[in-house]
Amino acid sequence: MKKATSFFLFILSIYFYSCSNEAPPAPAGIFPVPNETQLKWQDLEQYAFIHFTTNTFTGKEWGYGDEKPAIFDPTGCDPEQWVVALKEVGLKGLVLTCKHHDGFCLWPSKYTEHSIKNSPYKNGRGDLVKEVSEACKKHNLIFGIYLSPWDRNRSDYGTPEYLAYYRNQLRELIENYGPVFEIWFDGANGGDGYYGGARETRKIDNTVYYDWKNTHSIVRELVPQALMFSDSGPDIRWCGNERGHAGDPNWNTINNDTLHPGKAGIEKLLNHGSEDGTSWIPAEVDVSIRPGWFYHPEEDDKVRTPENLFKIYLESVGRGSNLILNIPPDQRGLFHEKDIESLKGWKTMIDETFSVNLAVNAKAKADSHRGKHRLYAPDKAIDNDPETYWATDDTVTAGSIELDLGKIQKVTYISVQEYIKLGQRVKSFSVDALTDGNWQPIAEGSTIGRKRILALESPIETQKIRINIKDSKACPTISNIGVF
Ligand code: FUL
Repeated sequence: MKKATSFFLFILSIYFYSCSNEAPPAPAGIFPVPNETQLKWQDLEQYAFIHFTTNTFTGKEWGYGDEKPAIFDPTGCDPEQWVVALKEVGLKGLVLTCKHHDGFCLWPSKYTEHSIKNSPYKNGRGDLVKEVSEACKKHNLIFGIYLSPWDRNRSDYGTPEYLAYYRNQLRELIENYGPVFEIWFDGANGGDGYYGGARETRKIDNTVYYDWKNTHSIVRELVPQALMFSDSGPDIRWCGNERGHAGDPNWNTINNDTLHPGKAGIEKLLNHGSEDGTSWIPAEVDVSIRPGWFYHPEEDDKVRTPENLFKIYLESVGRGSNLILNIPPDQRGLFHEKDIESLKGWKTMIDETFSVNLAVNAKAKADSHRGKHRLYAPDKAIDNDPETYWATDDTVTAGSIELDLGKIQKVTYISVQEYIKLGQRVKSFSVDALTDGNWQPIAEGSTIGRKRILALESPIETQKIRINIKDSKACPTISNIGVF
């Protein structure tokens, strides 16, 4: 046999050997894992909250419930202005306060007179839930509803009759204004209120009064693709504060059977979740662009700056949560110019920081990968495909992945994502950079989850970055790494 032929056969045999090197099975899921709807929701990252009711005209944050519908009079109201502004800054949808604690309804509900139909807005023929949901459809934003369980207007609040009223309204909203992607069940109950003229304090037992199980089943039946938010889920949990930050660590898992609004110590628990949680209930970070949830003219000079919103982004989306950012329409029924200016500045900061990912053209190597097979090779963490990931063998729960950026680059942020379809795994990790021939530690994190962004204390000039998974509940599955 000629030399060339035998060399060719040798290469061919290597090729066939590597083809027959069957890929080991994917790592088993670490339960609980997200369902399909939650996974889709986690990819949204950020959307808006819209607080609008009589409070916008009375200057209150919690309407007492005795406000006359006549005061709800936005003279230049344009939900399309809201939707276009949100879309321009990259928010994917909105959740509208269809009814806040004051009980005033932004749609002409057939179950109450305390609504927009008795207001001057469009001479009582307006329906803001319809207008907003249609503007969303027109501009391809998804639409969600907030329906306050606490109702300070209703005389029957606290009785079983009120529960029937609440559920009728929920059905009315879902059936007439859907599809909805998220339903917000607020846990607040401050006690006192108008209550149809009783003007008294009514505290309900949050553990039993609302009989949430049966309300949830109405939603599941009417709109199975909607996710329900409350302090305790069932699908999305509160992050435990209204200041704009998820916890560090932030586990998507929590034990929700003992959770209820008002439970002692619940804020901390919700903020961090539980490593050994038995349900997948990711946290949502709710925060307002202004000090209040509703528009008050005296807060026009207190609108959050782009820098502040950027910090919130890092501590919500950058800690694996979704951000629901409240922008309240003013008394005209428009987003205020100051709010729009801040939103635009924020969007510019996000784009400028994260549009060029230096990891995309990097070379990746790792100290090990699953079954030594290409399917789980380190470059799967930088191929920009969310369906592929670098993974190790089942027995390996720590490991390092190194990225060679090709030349010295200025690095300020590192982002890491887990393949959460198989559950959340990583408990702690660190990042090193090679400078002057030495590896030096530059950042540290606890959990990763859907996305973890680490901001370096100061930018560093380096060609090589190393991410060390120090501890993980099971073999790590890293689907994406970004270097910015
Ligand atoms: C809280 C409410 O009491 C506030 O008014 C606001 O709606 C916020 C989002 O949730 O529990």
